[in-house]
Amino acid sequence: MRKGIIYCLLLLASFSAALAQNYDESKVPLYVLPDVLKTTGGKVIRSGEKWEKLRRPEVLRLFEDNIYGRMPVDYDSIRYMLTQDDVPEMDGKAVLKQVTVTVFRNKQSVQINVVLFVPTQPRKPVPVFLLINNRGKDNTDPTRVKKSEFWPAEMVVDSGFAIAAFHVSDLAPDDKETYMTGILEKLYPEQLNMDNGMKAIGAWAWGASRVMDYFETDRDIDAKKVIVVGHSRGGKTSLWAAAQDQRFAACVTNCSGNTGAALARRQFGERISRINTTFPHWFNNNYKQFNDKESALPVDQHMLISLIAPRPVYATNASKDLWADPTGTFLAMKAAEPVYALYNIKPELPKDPPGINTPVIGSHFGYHNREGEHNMTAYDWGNFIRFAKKF
Ligand code: GTR
Repeated sequence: MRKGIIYCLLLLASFSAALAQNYDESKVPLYVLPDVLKTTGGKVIRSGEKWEKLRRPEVLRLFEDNIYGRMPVDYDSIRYMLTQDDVPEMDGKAVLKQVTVTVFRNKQSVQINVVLFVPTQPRKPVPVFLLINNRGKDNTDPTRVKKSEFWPAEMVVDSGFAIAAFHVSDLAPDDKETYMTGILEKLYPEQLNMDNGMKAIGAWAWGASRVMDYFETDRDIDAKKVIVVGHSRGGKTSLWAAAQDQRFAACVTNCSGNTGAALARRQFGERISRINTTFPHWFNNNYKQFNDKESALPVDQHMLISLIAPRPVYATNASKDLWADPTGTFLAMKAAEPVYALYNIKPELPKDPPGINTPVIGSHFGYHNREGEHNMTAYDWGNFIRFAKKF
């Protein structure tokens, strides 16, 4: 009986230790980041050319195999249907387009619904912000009855940019029981049997690339200036989308935290074990091997940002969102600077994280830590626009 109680207490103690998250900077363990510039064969990379030829493909594969899953590139055909075209909106300042992107493979298909506002003012084609929407669909209301800071279409249009969005549920439901019912079962069932097969976040990123396919056909849009944007789980996705699809001109990752822009090895706030337990349907099976073993990962998140080089990246955090580790995000960007340096891009970020509400906006890196909660607000968007105008 006593033995039983002791056993239960021990079990409880180890369970709560696993759940306990560290928010104390002094308790961040000493860690060594994998060298982004050294190939697995030990070769040191010294030029952008060698990075792209030797190391970049290797790092991309490491992320596919250990975290986000393989990104399928083949499909049989793709069709774009404009269900609404050139509908004047916003007192004539913009036109609304709604597009259904249908992708076919092995006689099956999926549909991605895109909402797009194009400003009427600047000469076309215009650059566009594409939001990977992981929140309610009403945040991107095409009728503009509901206006949301999460996707402030009027503000973006007034600044001369187009704004677009699609919803993640068109690709994979954000649910551990049903995530496979979208593109995974329909188009890529083989991925479900692979330990390095993609799951929901891979599927959402795949969707962003299919919307990119559409932009390449739309004469209103400058497809060389597509900025992919995501918040939180959507921000993990925008990074992954930009990392593997080099057609995206820039990436905005808002409060993306663990397995987004924050360094895993700091073990600050959310950890890999926690994210894999709560959201087993986001990352591939192999990633589960790194629960409580951050230092065994062959990558860390600075290498994900490096995959986007030399393209611009803006990462944000919120002061009360310690769960997403604002400092870890800043440090990941700093640790990606050596890859940008291969393209002669000088460090634009200060040595230490800037204060709250003090955006640092360079031509390649943008970072801020907004006062407040985990969210994406007009403040954040205002800075994304400033950043986009800069580059
Ligand atoms: C949290 C999760 C975070 C983040 C967030 C969100 O519960 O732990 O990694 O993705 O959800 O997407 O809002």
